[in-house]
Amino acid sequence: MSQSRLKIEVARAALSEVDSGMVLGVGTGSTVNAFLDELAGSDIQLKGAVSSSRATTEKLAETGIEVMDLNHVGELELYIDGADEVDEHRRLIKGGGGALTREKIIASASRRFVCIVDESKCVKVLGDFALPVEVVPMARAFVGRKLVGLGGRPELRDGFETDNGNLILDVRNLDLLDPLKIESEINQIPGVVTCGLFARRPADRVLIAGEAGIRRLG
Ligand code: ABF
Repeated sequence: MSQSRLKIEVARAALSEVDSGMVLGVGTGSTVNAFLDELAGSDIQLKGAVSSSRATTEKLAETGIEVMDLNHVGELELYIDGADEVDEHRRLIKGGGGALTREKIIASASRRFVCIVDESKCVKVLGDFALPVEVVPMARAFVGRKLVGLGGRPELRDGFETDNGNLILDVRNLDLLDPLKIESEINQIPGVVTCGLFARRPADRVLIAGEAGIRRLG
């Protein structure tokens, strides 16, 4: 089955997590877009959504779902989002799409975070995918040096600015055997806005679409 077909399968499976009347936290990426398409075709009527990026805001507008301000809705019941990598402990690497800061904010402000992926995202140990780190522009070189000190090989994401006006360093070669420790260490570096490791706040459930159907973690 093609990857795009698997994304539709897992998007469809995620509908069972959603109730009408909810204010839903909505992530970013092609799997989330497939989920929004499936949602539009269902009889689920949301009260509104909190968006993790300009791209998702545009997609929500297309599907006629009211976009709401997180400051006005308080804790969310549910957040649906994709990921770039997921391990068996439901810890994630996110940020390939550059929306990691708002994604992590909304995931942390949600009672439940359900992550939807195709099987190509599943790994034993995180780190094949370069770890995105959002940084304040004036601190790019400083943070880069600190990441080298942690064993990383940071690379500036060329020509990319986040929705928050920041830059992204994609970091290879980090030892992510203990993602909690590395996430905390990177969070401490002055100038870092967000680390793309979701280990301190993992997904509560991961839905994984594969050839054999949908597998559930959590
Ligand atoms: C988003 O999901 C990003 O963090 C991550 O890059 C993306 C994965 O995108 P896709 O669903 O298109 O593979 O949350």
